Amino acid sequence: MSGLKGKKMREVDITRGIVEKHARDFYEILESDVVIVGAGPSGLVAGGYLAEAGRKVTVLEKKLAPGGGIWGGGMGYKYVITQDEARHVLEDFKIEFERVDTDLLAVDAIGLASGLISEAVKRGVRIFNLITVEDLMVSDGRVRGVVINNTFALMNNFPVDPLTIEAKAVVDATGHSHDIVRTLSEKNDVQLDTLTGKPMGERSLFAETAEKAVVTNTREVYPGLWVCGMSTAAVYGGYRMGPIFGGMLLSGKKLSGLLLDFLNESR
Ligand code: 48F
Repeated sequence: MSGLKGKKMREVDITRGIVEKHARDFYEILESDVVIVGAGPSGLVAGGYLAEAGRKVTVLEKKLAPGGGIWGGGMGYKYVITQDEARHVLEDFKIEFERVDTDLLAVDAIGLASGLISEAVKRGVRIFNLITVEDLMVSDGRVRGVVINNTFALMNNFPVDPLTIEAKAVVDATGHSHDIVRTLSEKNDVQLDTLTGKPMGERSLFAETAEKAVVTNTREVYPGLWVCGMSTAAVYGGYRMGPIFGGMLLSGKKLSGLLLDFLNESR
């Protein structure tokens, strides 16, 4: 590095390296093909496939660690389960698993979270943590991008104005909270593509039905805004499923296909 004058490590060069790299990355994603809100399993899988297909994908995560609800396994026991049907996604993301029943695979929760994050990044997904999506840009009946803020500023209720990222497609992958669809519905007089025109609310636990519905309900809920993963349950009135993750992986994969079709058509 040119900054290491006389072999002395200068702290300011470390800072310069970080600021320059961060600013360049951030500048490049200001106009993204797809912005995925939430770095849980469904968002990471969708992002990984989209980036592999050459799309400019940005994942925004409000917390410090991406990975969403994977890390804690089931009640802190360190495994999650997936159905055999989702095995090909595990294999695509180079995640190890062990068969525990005819149709069920056990996956180390930490291996799954770290593996999805690592593979998504290797494929070119830009993940930014500590950024909360607090609102959307909406005009002419369409979502045009996201309104973002520093998570710490929001946690402290500091009156800090936000910034914006434009995207051809925005994805609510925020899990149970369905933050993005909820915000769109609460702040605007809009009809969502649901039976009631509003988010319908998540139901209690019924794993098999829930897992199928997560994939079925992965779709565009309002022009420019798609839902995947657990937020589909809150938006379309689906059941929860507990620590089985095949539906999340398959939902992310389905979404990537829908978005690739959409992006190819809009070009
Ligand atoms: O909840 P989460 O893991 O989403 P998912 O992909 O997977 C659900 C499963 O983990 C689990 C389950 C399976 O049985 O039921 O719950 O649907 O990850 C959602 C991520 O979104 C982030 C949040 O911190 C989490 O990491 N998030 C939520 N709201 C925002 C956000 C927001 N407004 N801005 C940025 N990130």
